[in-house]
Amino acid sequence: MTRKTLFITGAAGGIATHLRRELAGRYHLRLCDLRPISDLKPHEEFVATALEDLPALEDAMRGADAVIHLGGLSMEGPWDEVLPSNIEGGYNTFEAAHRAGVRRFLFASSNHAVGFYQRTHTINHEVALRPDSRYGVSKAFGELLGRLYADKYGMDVMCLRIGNVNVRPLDERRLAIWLSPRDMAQLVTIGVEHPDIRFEVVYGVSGNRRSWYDNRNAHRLGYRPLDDSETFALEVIAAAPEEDPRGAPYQGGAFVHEEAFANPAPLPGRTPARKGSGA
Ligand code: 15L
Repeated sequence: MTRKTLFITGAAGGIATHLRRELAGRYHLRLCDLRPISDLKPHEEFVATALEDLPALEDAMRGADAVIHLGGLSMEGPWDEVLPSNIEGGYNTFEAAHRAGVRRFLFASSNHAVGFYQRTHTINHEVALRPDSRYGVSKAFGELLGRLYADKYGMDVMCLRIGNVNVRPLDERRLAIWLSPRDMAQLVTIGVEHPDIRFEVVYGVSGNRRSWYDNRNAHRLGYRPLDDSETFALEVIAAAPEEDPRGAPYQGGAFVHEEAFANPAPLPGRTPARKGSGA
């Protein structure tokens, strides 16, 4: 049996790097990024295509069974970066998939599409979008693109509102939103393989006891997370610096108030560093 081909954008980024390891041997991976990837495996190929280049994206996607869209800016940034990478890039990626005849699309949305909910709130996949940043708005926009391409063209779309993918949770907020690499791979596999997806929103989090999400839609689709951040809770809390009180009540944390951390005021005589792209 021939293996399915997954077209992964932002393939040089952190999440894709975990996914490549977790999915190794199960799929053919067509890895798309502008940053080079040097350690290609036999089941992988690399295409250097910009998300801004719709015709090139369409060409590069031909023959793929599913797109996993992880590309674009992965944190808050100024509008002139969010616009080309996440808004135009998001549109181009959906449109290229449609034109290339790719039937499945997994969109890496983010907890920041709903980051203005308070932590005292348990939210499910049906709550109204409440983005906490320009970045969050771009993720909300991507989910709406997914809705459009599902309804209008019959594309099968799954939006994963990803918390934070890492081998271990980074701080107290991330204890609620942590997603282990193997649980991420399980969600992606469901998105690629489930026979009955038209448009779905799920939370990309592990089975964390401290979660503020009601992730029943993921469970309905068969998700059985293997990890729980509680394993790390004591050490994470002991090591974590105190959180800024402006962000602490909100699920999105610092994203609700922080303008400067992705776009720092330049030091005299210096240009601010550009943030990396890709989730
Ligand atoms: C995200 O959406 C980002 O892509 C990631 O870099 C983290 O900042 C994460 O959210 C988070 O909320 O921790």
